[in-house]
Amino acid sequence: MNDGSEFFQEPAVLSNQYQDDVVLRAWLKAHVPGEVLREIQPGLEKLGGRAAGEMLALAADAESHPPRHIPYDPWGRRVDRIEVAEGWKALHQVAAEEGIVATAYERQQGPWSRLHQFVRLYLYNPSSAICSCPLAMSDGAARVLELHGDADLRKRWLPHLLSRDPKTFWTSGQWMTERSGGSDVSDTATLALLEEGRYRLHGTKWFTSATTSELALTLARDEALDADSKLSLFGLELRDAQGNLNNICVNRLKDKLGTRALPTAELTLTGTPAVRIGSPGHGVKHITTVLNITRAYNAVCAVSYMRRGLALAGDYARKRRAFGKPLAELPLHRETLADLHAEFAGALHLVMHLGVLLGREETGVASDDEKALLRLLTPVAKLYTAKQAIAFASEVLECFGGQGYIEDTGLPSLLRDCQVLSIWEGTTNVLSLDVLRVIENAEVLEVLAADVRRRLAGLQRPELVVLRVTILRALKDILSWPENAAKSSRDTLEIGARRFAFSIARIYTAALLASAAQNGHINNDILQRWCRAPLSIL
Ligand code: MFK
Repeated sequence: MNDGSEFFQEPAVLSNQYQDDVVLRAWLKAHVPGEVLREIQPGLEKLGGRAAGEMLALAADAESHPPRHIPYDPWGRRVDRIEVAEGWKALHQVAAEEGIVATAYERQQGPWSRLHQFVRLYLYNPSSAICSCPLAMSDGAARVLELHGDADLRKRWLPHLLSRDPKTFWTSGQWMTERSGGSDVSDTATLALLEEGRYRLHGTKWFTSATTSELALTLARDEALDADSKLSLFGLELRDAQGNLNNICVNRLKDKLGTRALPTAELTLTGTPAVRIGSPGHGVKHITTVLNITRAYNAVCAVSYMRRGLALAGDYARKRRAFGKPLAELPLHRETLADLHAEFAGALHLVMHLGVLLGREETGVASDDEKALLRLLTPVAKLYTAKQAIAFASEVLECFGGQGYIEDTGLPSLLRDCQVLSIWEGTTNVLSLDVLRVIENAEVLEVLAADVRRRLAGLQRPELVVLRVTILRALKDILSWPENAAKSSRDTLEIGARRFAFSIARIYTAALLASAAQNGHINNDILQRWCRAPLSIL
C-alpha cells in the first residue's frame, strides 16, 4: 500500500486534440475562409474530445484483442469467420458518425470539403487502432465509383461507403498484392472468367487488409480481352445476404509487426462474383485513383502520429522531473522537443496544402497548374512524411526513457504502426520512381518552381530574406538535376530518384513555412530549424 512516501510517476495525458493543437488551428485560421471555419469548428472540437476520451479505450481494446481467424465451425464446416474486438467495431461506428469518409463527398464546404475531411481524419487516426486503413481504401473506392462506376454500382455501393449511419456504413478493401508482387502488379494472376454472362474471380491475394470489409476492389486478367492484354478493375461484395463469404477462402491472417488490430489476410478466390469497373484493360490506371487517395491518407496519418507523439512527449516533459527540474526545462530535452515540433509543423503544412489541392481538383475548380502540383506532391508527401513519422516515433519513445519501450504504456505501438507507412501504398522507392514518372512532363517542375518563387517573393523580414536565398539555391539544384542525370543514363536518374523526391519535399515545405513565418502564422524558429538541415540532398 502506498502511504504517500513512495514515488509514482504521473503518466502523460491527452487533452482535447483539436483545442490543444496550436499549429493546426493557426494553419486553419490562416488558410480557411472564416465562414467555413466557423461552420466546421464545433465538429472538430467534438471529435478532438472523442479522440482524447472514449476512443482511447476502444483503441486499447482493439489492440489488446487482435483479430482471430476461425476456419471451421465446431462440426467441421468451413466458415472462415474473422472475429474482431468490440473496440474495433465501435471505432468503425465512430468513423461513420464522424463522417471520416463522407465529409469529402457531401461537399458541404465546396472545395474545402476535402481539407475538412483531412482534418477529421487527422484527429481520428491516432486514436483509431488504424481503422483508418479500411477508411482510406473505402474513400479511394468511393472516388473510383464517382469517376468510373456505372449508374447501377454508384446507386448500390456509394450510399453505403458514404453513410453516416453505423448500421448501413460499409468499408471497402483494395486487393492489389499477389504472391508475385505488390509493387509490380503486371504479373497479377487472378483470372476474371465470364460464367453465364457474369464475371467470377479465381486466384490468390497475398495481402488483403480489412478482410472484414463488405466490399473490395481488385485487379484481374479479364477473359473478355486478349490473353496478353492488360488488367481490368473489378469490384465485389465479400459476403452474401446470409453473411457467408462469396466463394472466398481465408487462408490465414497475417502475423504483422504492427497494425495488429487490423485484420490482414491471405485469401483464395474460388469463383467470387465480381463486376468490372471502368474501361476494360485499364485496371491499373483506374486503381491509381484509389492509390492517390490512400497515399494522401497515409500522409495525413503520418502527420497525425507525429502530432500524437508530440502531445504525449510534451505533456510528459512537463510532469517528469530529472536532475531537479521538469524535463521541459532541461536545455537539451527542450531542444529535442523543439526540433520535433518543427518537423511536425513542416509536415502539417505540406499535408494540409495537399488537402487544399485535392479538394479543388475533386470539385472541378483546380487550375491545370494546381492539378499538376497535386499529382507531384501526392507521392512526395506520402514518401517524405512516412519516413519522418518513423524517425519521429522513435524519438518520441526515447523522450519517455525506458517507459517508451514498455508495451502497456501504448507507446511501442506508435513506432510499430508508423513503420508500415513507408511500406504500404507504395514503398519509398516505388514512389520516388513515380515522381520521375510525373516529371517526364518537364512543365510540372516549372509549375513547382513558379509556386515556390511566388511564395518567397513576399519575404521582407531580414532574417527571412537570408533563408530565401538558401531555398532558391536548393531549388536551382533540383531544377537542373533531372536533365543532367538523364544525360548520364536512366540508371543514374533512378539512383538519384529518392534524393530528388526528398529534396522536393524539403524545399516545397520550406517555401510553405517561409510564407507562414512572413505572415506571422508560425514562429520563425520553426522555419529556421526546418532549414538547418540541407534542403537539397542531391
Ligand atoms: C493510413 C493509410 C492506410 C492505407 C492502407 C491501405 C492498405 C492496403 C494495402 C495495399 O493495398 S498495399 C499495395 C499498394 N500497392 C501499390 O501502391 C502499388 C505500387 N506500384 C505502383 O504504384 C506502380 O507505379 C503502379 C502499379 C501504379 C503502376 O506500375 P506500372 O504498371 O509499371 O506503371 P505504368 O505502366 O507506368 O502506369 C500505368 C498508367 O498509370 C500510366 O498511365 P497511361 O496508361 O495513361 O500512360 C501511368 O501514368 C498511370 N499512373 C501510374 N501511377 C499513377 C498513375 N496515374 C495517376 N496517378 C498515379 N499515382
